[in-house]
Amino acid sequence: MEELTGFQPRPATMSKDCPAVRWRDLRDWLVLIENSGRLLRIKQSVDPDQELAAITFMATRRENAPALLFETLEGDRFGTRILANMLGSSKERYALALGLDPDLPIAELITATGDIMRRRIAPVRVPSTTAPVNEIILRENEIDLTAFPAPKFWPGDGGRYIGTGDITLTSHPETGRINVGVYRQMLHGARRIGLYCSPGKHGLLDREAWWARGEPCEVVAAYGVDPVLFMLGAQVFGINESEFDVAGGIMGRAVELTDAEYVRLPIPANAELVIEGILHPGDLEPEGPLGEFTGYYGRERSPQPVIEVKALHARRSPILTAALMAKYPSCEIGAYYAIMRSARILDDLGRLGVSGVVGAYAHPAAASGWGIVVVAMQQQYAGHAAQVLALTAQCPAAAYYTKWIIAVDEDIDPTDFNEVMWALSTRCHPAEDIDVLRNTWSTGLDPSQHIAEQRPYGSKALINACKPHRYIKQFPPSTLLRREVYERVSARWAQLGFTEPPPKLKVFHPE
Ligand SMILES: Cc1cc2nc3c(=O)[nH]c(=O)nc-3n(C[C@H](O)[C@H](O)[C@H](O)COP(=O)(O)O)c2cc1C
Ligand SMILES: [Mn+2]
Repeated sequence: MEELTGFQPRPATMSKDCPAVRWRDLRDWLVLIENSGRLLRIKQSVDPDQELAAITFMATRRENAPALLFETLEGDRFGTRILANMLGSSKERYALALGLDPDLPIAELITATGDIMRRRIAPVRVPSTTAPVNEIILRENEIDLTAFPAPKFWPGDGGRYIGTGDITLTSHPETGRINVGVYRQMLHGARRIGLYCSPGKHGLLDREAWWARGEPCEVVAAYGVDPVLFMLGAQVFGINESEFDVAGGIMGRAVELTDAEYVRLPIPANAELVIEGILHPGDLEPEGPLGEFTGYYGRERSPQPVIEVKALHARRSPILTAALMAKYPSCEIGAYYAIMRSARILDDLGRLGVSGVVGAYAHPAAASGWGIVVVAMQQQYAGHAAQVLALTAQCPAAAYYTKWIIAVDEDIDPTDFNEVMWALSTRCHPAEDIDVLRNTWSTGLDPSQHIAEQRPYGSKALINACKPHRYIKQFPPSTLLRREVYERVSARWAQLGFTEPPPKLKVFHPE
């Protein structure tokens, strides 16, 4: 493991030639977060059946919980370790994964993320003889996946899940594009794994395309991956785009892949545990349910395709990345997702050319950033706020699920919910300022509608929490400090006996 000392964050404002992240794989990144006190090693033996999830859930009831590396797991025969709460609600671990300064405020992390998510760097092939993932290779009958400590998370889960914080590779038979998706994988037996992809997901579309040709669908799944591959696998990109190219762009260096043994797909060279397998048409077994990011069990148990495992590649003492799905702040889809989603919403609005938008935030407490989007704007003309609300509600990055779209003025920081609640409570007149969109794009996982068949048709409230534009000139002035007084007091702050730095204020009384 390389010692990463003297960590130099990348600049907050990215350019095309900004330097690459300093880590090469999950183990390097763990050194980085451990050196900054953001990793807890749990050496005591832990039962992967519900106990691991219980510890993770209890530890993550506070937002600044460390990542948890479970080093001894009952029933394990491979010296396997499990990493939970890899990113969770930590903006600092997110920043360290992207090589950004962990002290940057969330709004600046969103801006920096928007810049680097636009870059693309194609993956490279490295020789299979030197790929770390090939330290151990098992084939066909040598493989027994039940010897790995696949966790069962919640009491009502339908089984043990070897894949939650995983990535799954498929290719499209016509274009050859390699898709990377995070799809859950339940262990059925020594060489059989259930794969659940919901409708519209690229992994499912790839599989259908192979099966429509009467051919089996090849799959590669990695169960211990670095944080960037994990994050990118869970973002939606174009059907013909490979998430590997985006991951390379984000890291500032190409993702390293190597040849597989059995399938034509490549395998991630630095992953911890990888399987190669085949989805045969018609080979289905009951799968699920799994406690979800909503904080509820999701869909019912149902027949889902099964991966027949053909080869296994692993590093010695592999580290599985396990993603607990739970309500905030215990959900693995937490700060990273909120930041990336917000960056992509701003990108969509920017491309539409909407003027005056200065920020956006999809707070992770709102069901992993799905439930609420706050957009901050400078009102420039009559109807501007209504336009921004409607476009935000239906832009590609925000349209799915989001129930509450809230517009605030530019003096409100959308990442600070104390401010957002102040705006809602003082600038919004519910009888005038709330519109509802009906039959919008939602998900079967939203329990707020009783009849499951109706759930995919959602609704959205557009809430204008900006100062009323008609009377904006007469709107009472906010109580703000004079800049000169603020600066004078800040200079005396320590003398006055305060040990923390003074608060950063941005808006002052007009001179
Ligand atoms: C921890 C985690 C678990 C997920 N589980 C599933 C799943 O079981 N099935 C699914 O269809 N999507 C799941 N997702 C969401 C997909 O990863 C996400 O929609 C992604 O965009 C899929 O890739 P695609 O756009 O290439 O289809 C999960 C996401 C995360 C972060
Ligand atoms: Mn995709």
